[in-house]
Amino acid sequence: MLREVTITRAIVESYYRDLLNNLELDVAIVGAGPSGMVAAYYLAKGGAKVAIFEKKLSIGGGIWGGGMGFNKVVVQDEAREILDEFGIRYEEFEKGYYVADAIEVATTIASKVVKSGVKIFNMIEVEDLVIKDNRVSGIVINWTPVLMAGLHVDPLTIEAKYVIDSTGHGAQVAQFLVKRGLLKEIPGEGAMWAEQGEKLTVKNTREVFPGLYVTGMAANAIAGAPRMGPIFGGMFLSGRKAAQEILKKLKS
Ligand code: 48H
Ligand code: FE2
Repeated sequence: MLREVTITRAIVESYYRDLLNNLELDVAIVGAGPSGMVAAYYLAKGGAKVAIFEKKLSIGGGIWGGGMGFNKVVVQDEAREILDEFGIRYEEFEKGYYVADAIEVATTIASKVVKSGVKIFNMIEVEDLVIKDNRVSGIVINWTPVLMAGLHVDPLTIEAKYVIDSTGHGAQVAQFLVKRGLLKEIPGEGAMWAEQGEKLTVKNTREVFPGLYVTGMAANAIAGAPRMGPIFGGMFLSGRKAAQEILKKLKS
């Protein structure tokens, strides 16, 4: 006999165990787009305790739509090894241009991330930061529907040694620092220039404030660097670079 209340208890107990288990993290990643998920994968692989907080119901950020809804993503030579690392299939379109199915990219990365031990909390929005002694030391979270409805419900807090802003074009987490005068105004990304945009995404991946790293489009938005359109190698390489740098710092 199936009991509704047992189904309910299974969900509630299991979810709250996960939540309690992720209150204190090495790294809290905000945004489950390509750069955030790749960062999470390499961090977990390196032994860090990491969780991702995603405001939408679905993970994947901008991966699903490829270019203008043509659900294919292009990756260049420099990032091909990351497709291989995840076991994502691709075809060589022309020398140096690899094309993969966007749905395979999103689902395969997400699956690997979750199986590497990372909990992805979806439908949870990061609405602020914990800042102590001039260092980001956690995130402030709330249910997305609460924020969408404009309900006056106070948030909860997750403690983290490092936070990564992987929120894409809006650089939502860095904006919390701008609001407090702790970071200068964010210009947003520049006009399309794929070659430069891709290079600079990786270059701009860095610790922008003690305890806060930025990846992907957020990194370029902060630097005012060009957008690159539906090529994703820079996003993957950015996530991996942030993970490598943070792992080094966690060990020292
Ligand atoms: C929780 C949040 C919050 C919040 C946002 O946009 P994304 O896919 O981010 P990236 O940087 O990994 O990838 C960018 C890529 O998708 C892209 O847009 C490219 C390559 N554009 C080029 C161009 O020319 O336009 O994912 C960000 C994720 C999303 O899932 C958001 O819902 C989520 O972050 N998010 N989650 N709390 N406050 N804000
Ligand atoms: Fe975009």
